[in-house]
Amino acid sequence: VAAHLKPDGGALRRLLRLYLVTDSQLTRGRALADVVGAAVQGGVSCVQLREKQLGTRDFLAQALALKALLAPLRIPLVINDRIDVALACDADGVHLGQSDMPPDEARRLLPAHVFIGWSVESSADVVRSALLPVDYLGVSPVFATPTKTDTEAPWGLDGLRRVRALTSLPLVAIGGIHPGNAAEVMAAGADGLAVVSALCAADDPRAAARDFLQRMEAGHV
Ligand code: TZP
Ligand code: MG
Repeated sequence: VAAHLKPDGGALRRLLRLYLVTDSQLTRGRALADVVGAAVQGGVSCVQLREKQLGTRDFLAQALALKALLAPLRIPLVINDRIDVALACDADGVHLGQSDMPPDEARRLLPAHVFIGWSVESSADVVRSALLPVDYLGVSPVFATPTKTDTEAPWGLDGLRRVRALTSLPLVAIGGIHPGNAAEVMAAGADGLAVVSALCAADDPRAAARDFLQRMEAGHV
C-alpha cells in the first residue's frame, strides 16, 4: 500500500483477493494478533478489524496493534464501521454496512487515500452504489452463516453473478466461504473472498490461507 495514494481499481482487486475479517471470539483462546500474523504468512492480502463486542478503547488498541503488524508487510488494514478509530490508527480502509455512517459522510471525514468498502444486501443497494463514493462492494451474505445471522437472504452464486453484471466495482464475497467453495465463488464473479471463521477458527490459520489461495489458483480465477 503506497503511503498516501488510494489503490486504484486493479490494485484494490489484488489487495482484496483473500480478505480476513476478524472475530476474536472465534480464535479459540489464541491472541488475535497471533492468528492474523499466521494468516498473513499464509497469504492473506487484506485484514478487516471487526470486533462488535469491544469498547472503543480496546477496539483502538487492537487496531493499533494490527496496524503495526501489517504496515511493514504492506497489507492494508480496514476498520469496520468506526471512522474515528480508522482515523486514529491511520487505517488504509473502512468498511461500512447499510446501517453504518453513510458513505458520503465517511468520505467527507476521511483522508483521500483511505478506501471505502460497502456491504450490499439487495439489488437496490448495488444500484445505489453507483452514485456513492465507495471503492469496493461486500456482497453480503453469499451463503448463510452462523457468524452473522441478522442478514438479508443469502445471494447465492446466482445472486453474486447478478451483482457482477450490475457493477464494475471490485467485489468481495462474504458469508459461509471456505476452501471447498472458494473456486466457485471466484468463478461467479468475485474479485476476493472475505472470510471470518474459516480463517479465525482454523487449527492452522497459515495452512488455511494457503489452502484458500491454492484452490483459487487451481480454479484459474
Ligand atoms: N457479513 C456478512 S456475512 C458475515 C459478515 C461479517 C460473516 C461471515 O462469517 P463467516 O464465518 O466467514 O461465514
Ligand atoms: Mg457495520
